[in-house]
Amino acid sequence: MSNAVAVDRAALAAQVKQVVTSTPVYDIHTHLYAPPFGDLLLWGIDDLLTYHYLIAEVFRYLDLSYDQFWSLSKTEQADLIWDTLFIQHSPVSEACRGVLTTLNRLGLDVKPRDLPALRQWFAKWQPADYIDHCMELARVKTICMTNSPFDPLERPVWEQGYEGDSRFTSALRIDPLLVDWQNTVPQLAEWGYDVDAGFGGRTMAEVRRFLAHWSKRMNALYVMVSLPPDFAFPDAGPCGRLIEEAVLPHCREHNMPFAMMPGVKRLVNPGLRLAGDGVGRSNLDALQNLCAEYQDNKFLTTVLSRENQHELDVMARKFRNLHIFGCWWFTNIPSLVEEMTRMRVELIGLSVTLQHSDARVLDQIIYKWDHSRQVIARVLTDKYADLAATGWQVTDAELQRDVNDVLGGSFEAFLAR
Ligand code: FIX
Ligand code: ZN
Repeated sequence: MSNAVAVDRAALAAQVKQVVTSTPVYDIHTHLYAPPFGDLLLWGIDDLLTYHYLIAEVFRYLDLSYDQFWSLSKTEQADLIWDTLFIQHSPVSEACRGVLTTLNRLGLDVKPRDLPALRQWFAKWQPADYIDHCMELARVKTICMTNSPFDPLERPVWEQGYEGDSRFTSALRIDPLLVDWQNTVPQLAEWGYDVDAGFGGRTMAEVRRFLAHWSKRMNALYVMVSLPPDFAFPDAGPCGRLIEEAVLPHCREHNMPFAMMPGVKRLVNPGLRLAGDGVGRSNLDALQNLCAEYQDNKFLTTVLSRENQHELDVMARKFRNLHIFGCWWFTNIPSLVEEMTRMRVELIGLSVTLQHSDARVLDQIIYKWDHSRQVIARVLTDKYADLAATGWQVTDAELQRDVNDVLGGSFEAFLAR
């Protein structure tokens, strides 16, 4: 005989939706920048339309050569993408839908399909005010940038004394150091570090000096890298050695998590440039070995391949020094966000950061968070309904606490540990 308690599902759904929709999020991984970084901050209709997700999609329909496409101005590329992906075909892909959600939430009428009128509307904005406007609409309280000392456009802004912006925090990105050591050595040497490609002399100490300098200069919350699917650890090659002898000791000393993002195959089609990266299933034994061997280090991880998601969640059950975040890139589509969110909540509860935006264009935070919140609310409603059927009702305060956790609170607690 069932003792199931009757649940007012519609009321519960409305309550969860209200809390998930109104709770400010900490967007813990983006490619956005504060105003002093100038043109590095992308925003507005032409940047939305030339997002690399849409560039990859437009070539499905075009006969144009890659070179011809890249020789077009940004406005011409945007025109072509608008015509091909929005006018010649219905914009049903997640990245296309995202442009329309963004425009709609900005108060623009998409029905007339009038690109020049849209451009006119954007022209009236200045970036500094527009950042506040987008953050308010997206209900994002803080944006974590991805900051690379190896980026020739970004580096001078730090060197000229960037003083910070309360809306933005920073993460130290070190891909060239770990995945392209041979070419990075001359660069480090030019900047005054006494390094040797064969790791002789003071090399490791100098790499640590480099990491310490930039962590401090950027006030970075964590150190981060994206990795190919075949990343292995332990490994006697440069990447393995640098992680073991420089990055992990640095992170321990400064109590910074090391964010590892495995699964990206860079430039599987170089003609597409930034749009040319692919995905591969990773061997997560590497991450497991790191979590097991370095329990005094903290690891932040999101994995690109759908096939890796279940084992990643199980790993988080075994290692409290592992914090899982976001549905990254090709997994940031509603069907997979739903699957991953459900699986994460069922396996690891609320000690997770369910989403990050990975926005490269400011306005995208509006759609990325809007779409994700819809899924998160749906999943949480199901979970609370299952509890309610046993007679366990979450209070308003408990619901708000839980939502805070999965939208950034859990991440901040992990940083503070
Ligand atoms: O490595 C990363 O941080 C990736 O997110 C990017 O490189 C990628 O191009 C992207 O924009 C994905 O959303
Ligand atoms: Zn990213």
